[in-house]
Amino acid sequence: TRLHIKARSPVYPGSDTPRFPVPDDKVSWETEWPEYSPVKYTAPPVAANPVWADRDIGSFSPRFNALDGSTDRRSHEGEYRVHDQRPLNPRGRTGVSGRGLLGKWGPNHAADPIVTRWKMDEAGQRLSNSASKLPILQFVSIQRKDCGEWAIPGGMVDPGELVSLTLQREFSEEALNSLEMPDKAELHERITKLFSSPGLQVYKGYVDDPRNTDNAWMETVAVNFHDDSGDSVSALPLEAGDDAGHVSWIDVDSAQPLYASHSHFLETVAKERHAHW
Ligand code: RP5
Ligand code: MG
Ligand code: MG
Repeated sequence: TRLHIKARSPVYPGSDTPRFPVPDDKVSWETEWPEYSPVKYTAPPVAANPVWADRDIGSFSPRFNALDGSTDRRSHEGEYRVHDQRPLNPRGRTGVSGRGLLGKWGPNHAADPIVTRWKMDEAGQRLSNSASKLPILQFVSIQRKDCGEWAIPGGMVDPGELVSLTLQREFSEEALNSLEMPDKAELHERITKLFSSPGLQVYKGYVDDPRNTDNAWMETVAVNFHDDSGDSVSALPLEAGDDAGHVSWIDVDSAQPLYASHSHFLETVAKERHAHW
């Protein structure tokens, strides 16, 4: 497995809290490191006990590695360790303990809908990259309000929600602004049709997210919904909503910087579809 990098960013996102620096050779919990002294941090909105967040350990003892009521505390990565009543990040140290901005101790489950089409010229011909000679894919991308980075319009799986529904709901909220728009029956039908197609699962597991801590981390299921003929989703009226500031079709290309490990998911989409990367 690859070393997490964004989960060790120097300053914890949305705060002035510097992470305890963790060099590559000290990431693994298997490596003894008595001097390790992570900074304890729980962001104010999480500490305020909103409905979507767990309580603090002590007053609260969740069932880890299990379906705990409607909260799924199982990891896609297999069984994780619990030390001192706290779950341990399966990819190792991050320099921060506690939950930071994440609501749940242990895995925080998300879903990432990757909606793609082929890039076309005015004549309706597929465009290829001059170097790779391969056709170029485009995907619906949002610019996150929290950090300004471009990302897949993904979001958290609600308690008890099926991932297939999360994919459609988050895409609708962030890329179609469904929360603010009156439900347009025709549009809703088109989206439901797209998301009821099987889709291509390109990733399932740990996300190298900048919000991760030693005791709370992001996991996702990333699924590609592809409009091969260009007549179903290509004409979608994109409008940014919820935690998205902007939305746009963006070329799938290794040079495009993206949030967390989203670039890794798109690489798999490109390879599977024999597209330029
Ligand atoms: C990433 O955070 C996931 O891959 C997903 O895109 C996103 C979910 O968090 P929010 O968009 O709800 O903040 O780790
Ligand atoms: Mg969302
Ligand atoms: Mg989101």
